[in-house]
Amino acid sequence: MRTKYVATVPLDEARLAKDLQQSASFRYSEAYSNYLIGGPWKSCMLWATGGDSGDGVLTNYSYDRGSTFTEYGRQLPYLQELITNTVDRSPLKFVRLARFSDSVIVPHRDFLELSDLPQDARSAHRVHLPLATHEQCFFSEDNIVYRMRAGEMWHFDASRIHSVASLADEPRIHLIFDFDDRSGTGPLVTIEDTGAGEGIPADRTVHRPPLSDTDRANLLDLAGVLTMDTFGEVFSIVIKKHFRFDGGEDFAWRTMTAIARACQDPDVLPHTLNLHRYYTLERNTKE
Ligand code: YCP
Ligand code: CO
Repeated sequence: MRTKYVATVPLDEARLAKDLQQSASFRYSEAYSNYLIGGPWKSCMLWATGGDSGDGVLTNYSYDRGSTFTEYGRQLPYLQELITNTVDRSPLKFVRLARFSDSVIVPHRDFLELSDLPQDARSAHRVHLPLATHEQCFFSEDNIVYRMRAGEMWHFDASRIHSVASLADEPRIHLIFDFDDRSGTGPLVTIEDTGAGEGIPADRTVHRPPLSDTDRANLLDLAGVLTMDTFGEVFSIVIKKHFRFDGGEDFAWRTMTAIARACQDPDVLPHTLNLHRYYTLERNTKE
C-alpha cells in the first residue's frame, strides 16, 4: 500500500503525557540503530506475537502465535485505547513505541529480512501515528520530503526507499503498527479515512530549493576527508543535505557512492556498495 495520510486522531495531551511518562521507565530495545547516524533508535513492543515484549528484532518473535498487548502495553491505558480504537487488531502483529532525536536514518527499505517467514504471517503493511514530533522532523520517500504531524495516521509504504531526519534535540515519538498480509480483511485503520485522494498530500510535502552546483562540488570535496573512520559523519552530511535541498532521485546513495569512489581509502567504496545492498536490496539475517 502506497504512503498515504489517512486521518487525524484528536490526541488527549494530558493522558498521553501520563503514558509517555510511564513509558520512560521501560527497557527499550536499540535494535535497528545501525540504520541511524546520530542517536539510537529506541523501541518498545506494546503489542506483539504471544504478548512477548522480546528484544525488538522482528525476526526473533514466534510467528505462530496470535498477538496481544505486552507487559509494557498493559501499563499504558491511553495508548491501549488508541490502538484498540483506531486499527483492526486481527491482522495486527506488532505495535512499537519508537523514539529518537537528533539523528538521521539512512535511506532504506524495511521487511527485506522477513522474506524467509511464511508470507501470510510476516509483517507486510505499516501504519505510523506520531505522538510527539517537531518542525525539524522530516520523512522522505524516494525524492519527496514531507512531515507527519502529531495525531495523524499514515499508511506507510516501508517497501519503498525511505529516510528520516530529526534535526533537533527534541523527542520524536511514534506508534508504529505492523500488519500481516492476510487477504480479505477490511481497512487496517478503522476510523474514517479523511485523506483526500492517494499519496502524500501537497500541504505535508516540504518544498526544497534545488541543490546548487557549488553545493554539489563542495559535497564531492568531502572525498578529501572520507575514510572508514569518518564514514558516518560524511554520510550524515549527505543525508542532511537531501532533507534541505533537492539533489534529484536517489541523491543520498548516489552522492555517497561518488564521494566514496573519489576518496583515498580503498576500503570505503566496497563498504559503501555493501551497505547500499544491505539497506536497499537484500538482507540476509544469517550474516
Ligand atoms: C523506520 N525502519 O523507517 C524504521 C526505523 C530502522 C527500520 C529503524 O522508521
Ligand atoms: Co524504515
